[in-house]
Amino acid sequence: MGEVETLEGVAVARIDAAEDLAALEALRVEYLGKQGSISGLLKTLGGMSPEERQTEGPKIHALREVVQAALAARKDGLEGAALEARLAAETLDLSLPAPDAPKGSVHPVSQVMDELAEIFADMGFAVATGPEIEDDWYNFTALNMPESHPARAMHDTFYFPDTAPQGGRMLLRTHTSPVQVRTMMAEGTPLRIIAPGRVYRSDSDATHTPMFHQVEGLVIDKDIHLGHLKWTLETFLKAFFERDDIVLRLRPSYFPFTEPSVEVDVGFAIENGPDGKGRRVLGGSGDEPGHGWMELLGSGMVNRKVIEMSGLDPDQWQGFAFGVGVDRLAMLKYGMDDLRAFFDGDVRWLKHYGFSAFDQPTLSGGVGARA
Ligand code: 2NM
Repeated sequence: MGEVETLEGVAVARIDAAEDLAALEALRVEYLGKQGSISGLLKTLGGMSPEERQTEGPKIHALREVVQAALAARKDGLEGAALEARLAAETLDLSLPAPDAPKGSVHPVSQVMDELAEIFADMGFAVATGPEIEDDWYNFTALNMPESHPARAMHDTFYFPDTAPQGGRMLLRTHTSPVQVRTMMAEGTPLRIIAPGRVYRSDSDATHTPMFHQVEGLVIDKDIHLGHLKWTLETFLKAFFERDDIVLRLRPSYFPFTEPSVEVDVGFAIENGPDGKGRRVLGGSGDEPGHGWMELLGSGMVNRKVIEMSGLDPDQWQGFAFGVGVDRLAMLKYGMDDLRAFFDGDVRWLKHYGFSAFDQPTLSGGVGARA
């Protein structure tokens, strides 16, 4: 057997026995690298006579191909084995049971916000968000509250000590209306949005916390009127409280950003709870005996000055807007009586009033239904 045949037998055997990719690479260098033995054989072709080259050339080239093929085959084998080993090591046993006790719960505020998004999505509203740190133009001026407007003082605003790059004062937004302004400016018309989120006012007692949650709605289109507003609020409240007998009463009011402005009351009945105490339950006209009206929402037709400052033509586009406290909605629907407990982070409260992450609100399943 010639030198080439011997080399081939040894090389293939060693390659087949290589234990890992590093050993295989060392063999590739040993045989086919610049200083490798097969490369060395190829270099000897230059010094051969034509006849010798005619017989030796094909043999050496064939040797190189056999060794290359053996290297590729062994590489595939080793990589396949490595993958198999990894798959075996990373196996997940999907038959493991879920933990007995879920480790967390969805806060009622988050649950209610999800319910609101679901109900309004069904009416064609998108969810809009914006910054909680605002400047006074978006929070006040664009909403028809110029510098000296008394409503600015009424908002108990948290101001930052420094001013914005554009010169305005920076503050924590006192309502989500600046999101509505930003969305009108960025997206134009027509528009159907709700803006849920945190708002801040320097106010703290049994029924007020310095941070609370609000959702505001805005519709901008042609020929929008108060009838659309009333239908929208009625449809929303019936879906949210899961009762068909919700009755609304619209009272004239004043907000700088709407004209006309209306305050919306909802009728309730006084029913005896399991503890014998009287509880307010929404539903029915507030004018019935044993019933009353509860103030729930602020709303109105968007003031044409606000539409104009948001970059739209108020002669072409009109709309309505409303605002309501999310924490208040949660208390009314789920029976909590102390707002401050919402933000204490007490795990017993969270466990009692929290929702399962599996209990996503859907219109078909009844928004907010508990298993
Ligand atoms: C309310 C009451 C009435 C309101 C107005 C706007 C905007 F930006 F479109 F002008 N957004 N939300 C509004 C109107 C909010 O909250 C009690």
